[in-house]
Amino acid sequence: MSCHRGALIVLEGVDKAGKTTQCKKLVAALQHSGRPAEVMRFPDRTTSIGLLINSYLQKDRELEDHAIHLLFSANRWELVPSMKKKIEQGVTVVVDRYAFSGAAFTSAKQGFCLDWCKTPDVGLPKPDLVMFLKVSPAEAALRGQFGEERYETSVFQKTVQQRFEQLMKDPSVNWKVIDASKQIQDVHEDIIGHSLSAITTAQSQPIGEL
Ligand code: DGP
Repeated sequence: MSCHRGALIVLEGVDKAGKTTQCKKLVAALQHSGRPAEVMRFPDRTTSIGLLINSYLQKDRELEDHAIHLLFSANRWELVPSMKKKIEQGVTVVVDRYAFSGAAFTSAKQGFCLDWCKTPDVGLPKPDLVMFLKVSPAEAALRGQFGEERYETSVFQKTVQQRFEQLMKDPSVNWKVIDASKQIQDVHEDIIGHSLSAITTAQSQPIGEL
């Protein structure tokens, strides 16, 4: 077992930015270079809270906006023990969406302020690095139609993007903006570069809190 902790690395972005592809490629590259790494994703639809979230996203169930916000956060909290355990064992955890999606998506709804939206996630393990995969709305449109799930409209996604821009002004979070309109392999190389330096820095620092 490694004597250093792993890093917590998050990929964020609007839908169609390529987060899932890039998370998988990052984990594979880290493992290939002998660095233990695992992927996690939020929402994790496999838990009982996750099943509720899934039925909400698929529009099989209606839930009050504050209530679903708290459920998304609870879904992150319920996985904190396993996430921390992995990191302490030296595994770098690469996360497909995290608390920033939570704040960006709910605050894009009418009547929600960003500060209220951030509150339930205060105290979650703080990522050592958050990469925002940035694509223009035009580029996202070229990547195909949105699906049928809730939130998958270009008007809503545009507001989400603006909320992310506000969140990225927080200097207490190590944000890096990645130009995700490039070729998959070029985006991957940018991501690997940032990740390797975050892994090195994390080794000498305790896990922080949001
Ligand atoms: P994905 O499985 O990555 O496609 O994400 C599912 C959808 O849920 C996506 O449109 C983003 C949204 N989402 C992710 N996390 C949260 C959250 O914490 N709160 C809200 N309101 N939406 C979220």
